[in-house]
Amino acid sequence: MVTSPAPDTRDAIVVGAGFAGLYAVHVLRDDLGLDVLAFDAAGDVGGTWYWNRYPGARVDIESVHYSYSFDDDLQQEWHWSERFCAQPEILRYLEHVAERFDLRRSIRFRTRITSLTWDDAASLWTATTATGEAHRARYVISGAGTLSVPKKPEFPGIEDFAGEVYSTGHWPHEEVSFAGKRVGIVGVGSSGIQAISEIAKTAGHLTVLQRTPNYATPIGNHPTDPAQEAAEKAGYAAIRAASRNHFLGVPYSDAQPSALAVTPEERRRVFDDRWDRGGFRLFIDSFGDILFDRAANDTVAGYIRDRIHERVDDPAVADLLAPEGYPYGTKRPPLETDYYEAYNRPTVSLVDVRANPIDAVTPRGVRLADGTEHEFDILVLATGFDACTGPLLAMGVTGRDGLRLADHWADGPRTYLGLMASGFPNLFMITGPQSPSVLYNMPLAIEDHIDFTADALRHLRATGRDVVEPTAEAEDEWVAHTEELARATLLPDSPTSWYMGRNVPGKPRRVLVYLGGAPAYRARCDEVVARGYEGFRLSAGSDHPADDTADDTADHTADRTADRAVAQA
Ligand code: N01
Repeated sequence: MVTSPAPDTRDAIVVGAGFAGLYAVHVLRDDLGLDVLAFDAAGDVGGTWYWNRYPGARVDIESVHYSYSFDDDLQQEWHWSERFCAQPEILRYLEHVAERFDLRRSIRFRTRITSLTWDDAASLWTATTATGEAHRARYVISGAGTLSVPKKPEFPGIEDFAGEVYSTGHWPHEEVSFAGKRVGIVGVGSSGIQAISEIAKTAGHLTVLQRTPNYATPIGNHPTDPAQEAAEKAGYAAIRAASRNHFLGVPYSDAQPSALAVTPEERRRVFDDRWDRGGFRLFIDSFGDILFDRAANDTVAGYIRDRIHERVDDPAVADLLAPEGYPYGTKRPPLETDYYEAYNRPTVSLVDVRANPIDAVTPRGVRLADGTEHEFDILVLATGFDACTGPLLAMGVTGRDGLRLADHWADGPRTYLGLMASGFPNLFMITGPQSPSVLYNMPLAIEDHIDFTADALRHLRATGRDVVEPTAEAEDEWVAHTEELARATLLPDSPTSWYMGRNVPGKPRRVLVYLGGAPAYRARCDEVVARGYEGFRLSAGSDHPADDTADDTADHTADRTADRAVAQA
């Protein structure tokens, strides 16, 4: 590693103290021995799980899988109380990880990075905080997240609302009481659906303002079964390996090839079985062509509509709740507990704001286009996020030769491997746009990206270099590849999906995720490394890019594999 040229200059800055930031600090500081400082705008660790403390917030990949795999003692000792744990328990887990690995001493909380600027002459990044402090570092590892910048409210007049306004993505620490209150909620994505199921239990009256109905299916949560937990812990290494070899990063293995290749009776049997088993089994573990073939998708979409009608007493309400006109899975499928039953309560009503859109927020409530006004004491916004690109763009990144990330991405994200962008040396975007990220089990996706980053830094050090950047050609090819993969799926058929950037007005309509699945992605990353960081330019300081030699590449890959084997043994 090149010696730091100034006292305030560190080897690495980490942005964020969620799953990604915590693991990045641990690996860079404790494994690589780097001088690392992390920043987070929050008051403590947790990232997503710090901010999204709305009622009902819960993970929807089984906790035993949605957790770090890098330390076997940790995964053996930690006990999850439920199959799918709620936000407070996941936050406690991350607090425990911070404590266990002594991570907080390397993190500055309540500190937001507002600009990141590359100095080409010094080959350093300068990070400026909201309070004007500057910090310099050779490397920046962004763990800023994918769903961490809430979408701006689109409703004129919201600042004049006389009641309380809450956003699910930025929920207060104090308890919010809904008892006896008239509550309005906008949005029926994963956040809205979880919040509605919970708020409906206590609100005086809850009005759901729904634009696009969603295909929500049962999560199937239950307290942890001790025998199952013991079996999982005994087999954790195999479970993690199977997870890493699955599209979604979970050890499911029951998918049949095609919903169209079986009889209607067999199809129904499979759908019933996956529905009852919960989690993402219906989506990802029933038939392999659901996300690719419209006719196959129609079979499961029709099945879900039927199940919604079975659960909702009023057929007119069920009609409004049952999605039509776009394929299942092209908007991120929410998982629920008693969501549809909430509409059977006399204290819950559903308003269609697609036919009659929200016109404005008034001091008393929400006015619709036809002039109807709904009065509320509390308004909850579950309106989603500026996904994947938003958190990176919010940091005001300027790369080589004054190139702004906002300009580089004016027509949509441009990355290589969803991890780095050409013109932005030494900036690693953990679970960045055009990587599997949100389509993969996040903690594993994060570990894979940070391990790749750490290996790249080891390789730089071993070869006397300190700057890495993708070539423009490699980036072009990756962008074309991710778009080609998306075209082979039904995702472009969804009119409002955030996967395609369609939820934010004015955002480029481009696929934000890599749709080849986590195993294909990891194989490509391994190939890139084995070929001497193919597609990357590696250089020393501001020297001209040097050709890479793959001399020690294989050793580092072997080291990482050995490390993981030890952790999982
Ligand atoms: O956001 P969303 P989210 N007028 O974008 C509506 C993860 N997550 O926060 O579809 C009226 O999905 C919008 O309507 P429409 C997960 O990856 C995970 O719920 O645009 N309505 C939609 O109904 C998830 O996918 C968990 O027509 C407006 C809703 O707001 C991601 O976070 C839990 C509107 C937004 O839904 C985002 O989920 C929670 C307007 N102007 C979240 N603007 C887990 O379980 C927006 N809407 C782990």
